[in-house]
Amino acid sequence: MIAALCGGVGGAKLALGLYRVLPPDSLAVVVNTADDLEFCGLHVSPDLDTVMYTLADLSRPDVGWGLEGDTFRALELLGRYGAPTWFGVGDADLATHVFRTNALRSGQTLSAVTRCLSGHLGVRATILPMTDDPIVTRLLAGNEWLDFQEYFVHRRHQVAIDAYRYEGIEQAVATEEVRQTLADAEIIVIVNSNPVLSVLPILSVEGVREAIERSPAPCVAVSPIVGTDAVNGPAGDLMRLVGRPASATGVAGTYRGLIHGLVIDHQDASQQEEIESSEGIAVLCTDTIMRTAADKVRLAGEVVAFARKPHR
Ligand code: FO1
Repeated sequence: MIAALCGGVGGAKLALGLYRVLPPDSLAVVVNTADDLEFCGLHVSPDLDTVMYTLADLSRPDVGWGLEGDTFRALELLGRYGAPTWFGVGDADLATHVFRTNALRSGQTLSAVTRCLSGHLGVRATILPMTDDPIVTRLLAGNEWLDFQEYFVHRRHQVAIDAYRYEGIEQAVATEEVRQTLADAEIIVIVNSNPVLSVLPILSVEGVREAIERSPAPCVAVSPIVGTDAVNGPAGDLMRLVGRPASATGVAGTYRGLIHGLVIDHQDASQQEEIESSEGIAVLCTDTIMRTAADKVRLAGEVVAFARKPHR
């Protein structure tokens, strides 16, 4: 079993690559849930759904979230009723949120309903929410604390952020499935998701970091930062919140003590020596930008082969 820690759109691309190169039952994806939100009374888990739709081959190819071919008539009507429409939930996508919300209200856990949804969509990888407890990433813009989706979607991550917190993190614990998966994994991959918004929330849940540290498995990360910025989204800018430069070297420092190897882009080859010597980890330098399906499969194959090399 290979375990991957993953956020939304960017990370789901590599998760799909891993799903394609591995036997289908041997991938478990531990997914960030700190960007979950309530939309018109419904529980939406954007990263879980993005990973699930991507692995089920159902996701919108243009943006990477939502369902291909979905329409937005319900959202239009909600707008006529005066409801906010900035979060673009599609008509078919609504079914997932209705089903999930009902199941949660009837007492099921998020893990159980995720297993049910992904099973019905034919996904053979195991998709695991990082916790069944509620956590919300909040970001400080000026003197206002914004919920994650307010910052990311409504404000299009265009406002300056001075601080962040994962609300609920003190009470949250990793599920038994997450702990067991990390303990049993042959390889642990931290995919190229945003370190501050997607990966650190997972690592901050009680039980996750400890399980990785205790695991005898090699742990490798893929840098989402190429040059001085993220391939997509605000990851580069947010690195200053954890006191790290927006660079592959900054990513290596962020995951210090956890990873044995880091995959960086060719464009950052000049940082390889510094990362290897100062962080004491192995570096694989390759093309990390995934534009096509073939790119995802190639990178995933390289990541797995790199992780299997002895690093300690
Ligand atoms: N991202 C957007 O940029 N705009 C949207 O309107 C939007 C709607 C949406 C609906 C359902 C869903 O599962 C995801 C959605 N996303 C949207 C993506 C998403 O919120 C972010 O990409 C992630 O939360 C960041 O990981």
